[in-house]
Amino acid sequence: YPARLNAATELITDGVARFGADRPCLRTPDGEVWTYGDLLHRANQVAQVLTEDLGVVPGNRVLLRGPNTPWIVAAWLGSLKAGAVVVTTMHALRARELAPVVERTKPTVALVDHRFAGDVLAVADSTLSVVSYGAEDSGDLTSRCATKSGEFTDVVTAADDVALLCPTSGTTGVPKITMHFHRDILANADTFARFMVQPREDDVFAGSAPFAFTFGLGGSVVFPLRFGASSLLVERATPVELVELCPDNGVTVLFTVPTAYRAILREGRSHLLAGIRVAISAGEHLPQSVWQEVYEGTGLRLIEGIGSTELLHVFISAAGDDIRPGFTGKAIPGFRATILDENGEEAPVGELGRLAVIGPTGCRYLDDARQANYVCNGWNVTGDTFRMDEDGYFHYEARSDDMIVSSGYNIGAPEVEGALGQHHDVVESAVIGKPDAARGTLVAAYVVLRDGIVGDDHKRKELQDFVKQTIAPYKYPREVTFVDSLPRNPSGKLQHFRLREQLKE
Ligand code: 3SK
Repeated sequence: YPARLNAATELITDGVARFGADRPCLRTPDGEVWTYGDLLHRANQVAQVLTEDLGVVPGNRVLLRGPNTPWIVAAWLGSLKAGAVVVTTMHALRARELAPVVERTKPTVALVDHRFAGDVLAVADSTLSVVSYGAEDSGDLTSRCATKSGEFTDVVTAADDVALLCPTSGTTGVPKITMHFHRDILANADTFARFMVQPREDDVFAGSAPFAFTFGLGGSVVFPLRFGASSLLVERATPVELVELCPDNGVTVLFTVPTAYRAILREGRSHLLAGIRVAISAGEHLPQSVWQEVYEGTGLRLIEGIGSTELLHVFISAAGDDIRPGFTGKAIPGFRATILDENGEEAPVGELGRLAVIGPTGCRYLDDARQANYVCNGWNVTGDTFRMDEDGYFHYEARSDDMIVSSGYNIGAPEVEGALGQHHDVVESAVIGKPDAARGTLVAAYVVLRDGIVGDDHKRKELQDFVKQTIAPYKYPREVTFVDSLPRNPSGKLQHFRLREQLKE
């Protein structure tokens, strides 16, 4: 990339020049359509409001909060155009979770969907101007924009200027704030999207991930805009609601989590995937059984990917004939990946160890001592245990925290969860290691059953026998607890640590 680069200039100012102002860009399930020209106009107006009315200067931080709507996209692009650094926040967060983010990122302006303004107002002090959008009252961003010309000259930022601050609670609950440059935003589109998704100008993207989870930012905004495609912005939807939107809106690229694909099949809605050209599964490990079920039910070969907020998006994946079911894939063009042993050395082929990655995006935490643990010798060291085969394909074993060593056996919690998930009465499960005098650790499963199925001793024994027949018998869960739901973070990831914490209580 050139040394001076503004991601918003590339995505929308140049996007209009490349693809034309009249091309559809953003759609909503209510039938609202913004063209590339509309989005440029509104993003410019937002940039004018920020700089002319709210005194934003390059480097100031602008916090965004709201579900996936055209206005949040305009607010995001407008902030980048003004040279501001965007702080993305999940709209599901409550005031007490937002407070440390505001405290650490020190935004001067918050642009907030009016339905989610309360929690921001509750934590704002006099240094933070909170401006809502969507309510159409006089101080509202929408009405302020209506007074602006829509002419704006983008700030010419450096490619290495910070553009995004993305908080991540990961699966461990202690938030870290990742920093990303303008060039990073384009790099994921120019690697994962370009080589795996291979977008076409007539594609319509849709997904379930919120904009504040970088999986959603890529799939719903950056990738479609980079390639002249359009995006159906879905505020909130169950997997079945999401897939029901696809045929009428002409969706061709779907990106969501493995459990959503499974739910779509189990609820008998696979026919609604008929128009999908590319289906992406990420955000969580995709069990091989789900890949197979989707393939047999629809003919779609799911593209699995592993990414992280630290690297902004997906860095290991495979598409088309390169897909090997059961493997996540290979390092995508532009990235390198390896397995590190416990001494931080590259492990031999086939050995278990921590997945480590180097690429055009990379982890920089805002003022956080955990940076030293995450980046070692230039490698971004993930929290996942993988093994790599001789062809460079990576096989997921577990989150490093989810590798259970029981009576000397290595047992990956996801493998046991995958086996339980194949039982017709199981909706979902989470497996953890529980301290045990005899075995050191024993395999304990928390299981959500289908409505109407009773979780009693008989069902427990049935599930244990089922796992013994599905995978090596020593991996079966010696303890099975039936629960109504499992703990998840706002991006939908299972929080095994919460179950482990319960054991200590
Ligand atoms: O795999 C993930 O969890 C992820 C995280 C951030 C961005 C994209 C992805 C797929």
